[in-house]
Amino acid sequence: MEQTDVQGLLLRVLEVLHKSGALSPVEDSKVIEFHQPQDLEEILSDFSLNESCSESRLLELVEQTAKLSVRTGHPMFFNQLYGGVDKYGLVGALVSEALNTSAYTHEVAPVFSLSEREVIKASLKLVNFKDGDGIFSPGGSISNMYGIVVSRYKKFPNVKQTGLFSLPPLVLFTSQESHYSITKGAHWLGLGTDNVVKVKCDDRGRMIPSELESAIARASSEGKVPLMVNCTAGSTVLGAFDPLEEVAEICQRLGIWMHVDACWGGTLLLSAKHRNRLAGIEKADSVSWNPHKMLGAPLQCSLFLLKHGELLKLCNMAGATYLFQKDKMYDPSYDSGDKSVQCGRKVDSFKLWTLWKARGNLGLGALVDHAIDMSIYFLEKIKGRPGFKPVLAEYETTNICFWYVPPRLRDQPETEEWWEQIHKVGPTMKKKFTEEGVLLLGYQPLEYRELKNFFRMVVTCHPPRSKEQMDRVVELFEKYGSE
Ligand code: ABU
Repeated sequence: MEQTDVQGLLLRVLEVLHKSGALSPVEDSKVIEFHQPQDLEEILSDFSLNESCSESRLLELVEQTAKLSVRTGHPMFFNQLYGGVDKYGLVGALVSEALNTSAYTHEVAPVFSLSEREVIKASLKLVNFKDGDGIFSPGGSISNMYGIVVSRYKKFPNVKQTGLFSLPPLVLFTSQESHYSITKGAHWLGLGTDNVVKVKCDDRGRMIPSELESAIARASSEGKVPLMVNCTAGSTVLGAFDPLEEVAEICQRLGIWMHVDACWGGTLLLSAKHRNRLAGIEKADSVSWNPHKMLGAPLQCSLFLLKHGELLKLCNMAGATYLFQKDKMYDPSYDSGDKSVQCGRKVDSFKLWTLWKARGNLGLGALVDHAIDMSIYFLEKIKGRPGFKPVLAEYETTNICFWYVPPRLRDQPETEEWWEQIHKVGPTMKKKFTEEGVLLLGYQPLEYRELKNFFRMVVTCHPPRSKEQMDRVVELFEKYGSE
């Protein structure tokens, strides 16, 4: 097998990526070349690992991979709570991948231990936690689970040794609109999904504080211990922001840990114009934030931040002596590994550091403001336009949710049968958009509100969208939804 040195190989890979258009997709290219999984297996004929291949064949397969993968940086990608990658973030990701190390000790990750500290320091400043601490985790679900674990440790420090066996049932409170990771966390951490109370929301998807208070009182009267309230700052579907100030008042008065899942909406903290949407976050005990979502840091980039600096290490440390020796030649507080539940840990801090360093707070704030302007432009454009029916009357955040009513269903009474027809519009139009490769945009029902399938258009910072692109989405709906 012929061998190229690593530099030559990487340059060829970059060339392949560039030629395929994957690095900066343009509007008249396809956002996806969709194939059914079985057909894709046929197209990638020698994907099987039964036989090895030459370097040049490997590069052909890489080229095919680039061609057949979703262009998340395409102007018509609106499908998830993430989009294209920030170029400076990508630089950081490439460098940290190439240097291949684990983020547990300063010894093996000297610069990266500093980038982690620096990014955590800047993030703590964003949420205004004065003596806090934080850790990078493999995603928002895990960051939310950190909140549960640390809140439990704070209330019952012995839980680390004795487990849950001597404890009363612990209860988590989270809104009906919140992310499913709280329920998963309750299962994983032994609290049980029955001990997650879903607090009622208002018509904009925000937790209702009086409902929270009643739910807490109910749990206490049943002999259960209210452990943590999870607030959402930017919910997954509607983009709703819970009223943090009011929830903080309840949590402080009743001595309950307040966690804010700001995985999606936390990026608004970078905007001087929009950061007030998270007013009260500084009163929380902990926060999760995913810069890989709205901000465009390379996946995965998720932070768990907490106000009570000392707790993270106390809660998670196991003191493995082969990594965290007490007689090191440097200050061991630079070893972040024992604050984490992981041992081996990807260097996720550096890609956020490069992105933040290159753009600065003002540059990042401008990107956020622009994403918000574009999503408001889109919402205003579809309001009152024939066929478009927004789910929320008012703007929440850059997820714009709407039904599309094809001409044949317009001006009709909204009966159950009519809604059943509307329910089918989501999958039908998505199939057309995807098969043609013109637009990638998600749909979902919202069961707790008995809402039939609606579209969710998500605007992120990358690529920065233009009004013309927003107009194009409207045109595509009108074209593909005409029959
Ligand atoms: N963690 C929620 C992200 C899923 C989505 O992109 O909708």
